[in-house]
Amino acid sequence: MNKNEIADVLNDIAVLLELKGENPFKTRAYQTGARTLEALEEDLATVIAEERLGKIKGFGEALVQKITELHTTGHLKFYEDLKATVAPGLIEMLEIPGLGAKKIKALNEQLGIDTIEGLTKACAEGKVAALAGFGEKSQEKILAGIRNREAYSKRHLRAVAFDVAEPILAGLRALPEVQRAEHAGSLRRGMETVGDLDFIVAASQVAPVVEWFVSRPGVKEVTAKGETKASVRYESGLQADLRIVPAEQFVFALHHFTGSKDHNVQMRQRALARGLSLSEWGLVPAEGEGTVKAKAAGGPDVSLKIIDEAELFSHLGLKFIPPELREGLGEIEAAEVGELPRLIEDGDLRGAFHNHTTASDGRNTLNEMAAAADALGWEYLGISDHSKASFQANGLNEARLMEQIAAIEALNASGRFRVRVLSGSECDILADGRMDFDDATLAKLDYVVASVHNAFAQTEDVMTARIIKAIESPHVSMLGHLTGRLLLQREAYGVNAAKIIDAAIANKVVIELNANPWRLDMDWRLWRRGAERGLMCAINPDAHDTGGLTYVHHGVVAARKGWLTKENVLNTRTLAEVLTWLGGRKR
Ligand code: DGT
Ligand code: CA
Ligand code: CA
Ligand code: ZN
Repeated sequence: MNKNEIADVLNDIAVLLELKGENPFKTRAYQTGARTLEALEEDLATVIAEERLGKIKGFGEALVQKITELHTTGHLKFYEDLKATVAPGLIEMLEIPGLGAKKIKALNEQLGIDTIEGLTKACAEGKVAALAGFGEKSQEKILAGIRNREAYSKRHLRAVAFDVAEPILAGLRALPEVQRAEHAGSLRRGMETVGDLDFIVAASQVAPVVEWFVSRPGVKEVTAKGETKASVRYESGLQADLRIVPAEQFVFALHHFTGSKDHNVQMRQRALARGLSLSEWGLVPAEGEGTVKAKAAGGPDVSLKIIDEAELFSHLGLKFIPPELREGLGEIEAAEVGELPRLIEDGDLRGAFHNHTTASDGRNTLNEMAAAADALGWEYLGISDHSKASFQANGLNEARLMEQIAAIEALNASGRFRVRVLSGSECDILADGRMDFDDATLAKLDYVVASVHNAFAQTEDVMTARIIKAIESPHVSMLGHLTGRLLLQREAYGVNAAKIIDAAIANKVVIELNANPWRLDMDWRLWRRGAERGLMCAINPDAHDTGGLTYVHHGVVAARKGWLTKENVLNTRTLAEVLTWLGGRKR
């Protein structure tokens, strides 16, 4: 296990100990241990080999043993045993927003609750409100949290679904019977969450492909198994549909099952207007209801021979429409007149802003982040750790910020990396709209990301005015995660996006497309109109470790759904252009 994985286990142990009501000092020792490990500059393997772990402040004897065991074996008996002593229902309850280990323990001790069902019942009976430290409001919030959790569990984060889908697609393509295979549906369209996976396969034989698909490791249940299709449910709850078609139908099936439904309806209408009938089986002269199906079921093959989607679109007088744009939101009209945008691609990015280090709540040091950006071939890496009001994230005060600026200057001067590190801050927008640092402090930075991290319950009007005040602040260069949403976990706070976009354009402030797959905030649905009116985007990974830098890919997918070109995105520009843009904005 690497140091970040070990730190995760230590944090888990702390939560489990808290659920069990163990001594708070013990809990804190594990949390401190996790933080110390994350901040460790040296190579962990070396430190362990040289038996120097115990010399580091924050690691007692017990921690040294556990870290060593995790590092060398990838397992820890103490952790496994501890997990076995805590009811799984209690751990599940941690997924309910607003419920921490302390409250769960109180519910368990005082009301004997150890499942989510039990908790729902106790809330309905008003027993939770009656507990000290809870009250009516908190009972309502718990109930709402449970309902959200159920609704959310029906969909899955795109990044998670993609990781499941990729090896299946590769496996399908490697089967000898398979001629072509693609994923379709919302995953192919780049939606931020997906309901289920859809695979389309052209194969010479059906049965062996179906057998392979239903017997993958991780398949918990086979929900359908037929002549041309199969459906399964994986252990995570994610489901997948497989459809197998003859090679000549592949393109039509792929287009149909990529969707969206709205796009399909408009495409079918367009075909009909040209005397053609478009379906998942083919494109044929429209002769009335049922024709295509009858032909597909054994009649002569009269469908036009079409080998790829570009040809399908061109038969209907359209330029190729990238899957991300197929939402029935005007893409067909644009494709007709040749006005589809040239969408941004991964390779267009030259760097990113909004990244964290161990100075605040990141898990890798400045040097490690710079090395990782270098390895990605980036020209620049913006470091924007939290500011002091975000004390829960170990935000920097003025003195620590000045130290960081000096460290970044020294690193750049050292020539150790090719990447140029930029000094920024993710500066809190305080509840009244003032910035957490004064102007003189902010003026020392290359750029400033302004973000809301507290007082989420403000009314929409108050929140909107608060953010606009920050946008008008002279040193703010970009707005971080506009709505604070966490997909499938936490609703957005109320904010008037149209007004914020107007203010950002007027003040030449960038709005970020936070590329963390749980955020993807600002939402793709708002970018097209914004960019048309002159809004500038930055695709920001909000990386909290070196691996997080590659989140930019998810941001690019969302940007493509938002019709953005590389001209709309600041971090496609060269370092010199970026510095000019950031420096010249408000003067
Ligand atoms: P999801 O799975 O909820 O994230 O969304 P999709 O878009 O993947 O939907 P899914 O899996 O139900 O179906 C895949 C595609 O198949 C969908 O995008 C369009 C097409 N499709 C499914 N049902 C219908 C339908 O009733 N009418 C039309 N025109 N197309 C459909
Ligand atoms: Ca789907
Ligand atoms: Ca489906
Ligand atoms: Zn933030």
